[in-house]
Amino acid sequence: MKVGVFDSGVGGLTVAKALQHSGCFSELLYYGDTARVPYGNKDKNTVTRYALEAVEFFNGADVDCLVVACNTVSVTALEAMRQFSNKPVYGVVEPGVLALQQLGLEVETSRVLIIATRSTINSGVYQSHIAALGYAHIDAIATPLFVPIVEEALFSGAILEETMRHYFSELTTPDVVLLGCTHFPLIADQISHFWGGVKTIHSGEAMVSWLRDKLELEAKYAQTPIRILASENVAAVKRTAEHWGLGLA
Ligand code: DGN
Repeated sequence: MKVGVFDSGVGGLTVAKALQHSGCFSELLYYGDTARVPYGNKDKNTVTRYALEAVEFFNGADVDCLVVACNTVSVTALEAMRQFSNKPVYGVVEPGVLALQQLGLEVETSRVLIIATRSTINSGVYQSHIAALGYAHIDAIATPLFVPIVEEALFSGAILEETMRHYFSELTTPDVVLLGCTHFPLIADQISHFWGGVKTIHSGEAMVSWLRDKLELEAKYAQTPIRILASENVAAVKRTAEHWGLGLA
């Protein structure tokens, strides 16, 4: 199975890495819309227009399915993408919510914290899916500063610590943190540590286990070659991919 992966920029590389490491895919084609990133503060019409342009690109590409490795696009444009795509399109919300459900936490007493871009939080999509599971305690906060922090590779240290304090100090300790932005797995350990070792849910890992079940995939590829394309500065995306541990050979 050849998989296409779309993101507004580099964040989706965390999902690509999980897909690559799963061994379930023969090839991976990544496209990041780096010329127009970030999508996280753009309106629905704009994000949908950009997402449909990506669909047009993937419609002509030799892949069997398309993974939307961006929460912002998944909550905004998934249905429109499905309408125009000539292959199945999978967003990260459903897998993330299922991963939460599979933790089997007591929904009446457990507290879920959702962190994401402003548009993902404002869409209310995660909140409504999680409330539908019966969770009574849901906090949802936009944490957009984590995006440039990750892009600057500040995966630990004073700036990240101060930003976590800025966002989290007033909150009650959660039982699980849903990382509703594909940049955030790179700082998952620090976020978990901030809350004394709390569980985190990662869009990429959630997507792998969801696709494995849904498509009955087996881990049979020792290597998944990755081709990276971008609307601007593909060399920089490739450098980030290498820095984040994807095998590009
Ligand atoms: N990584 C994207 C997401 O999962 O929502 C957000 C990046 C952005 O466009 N700001």
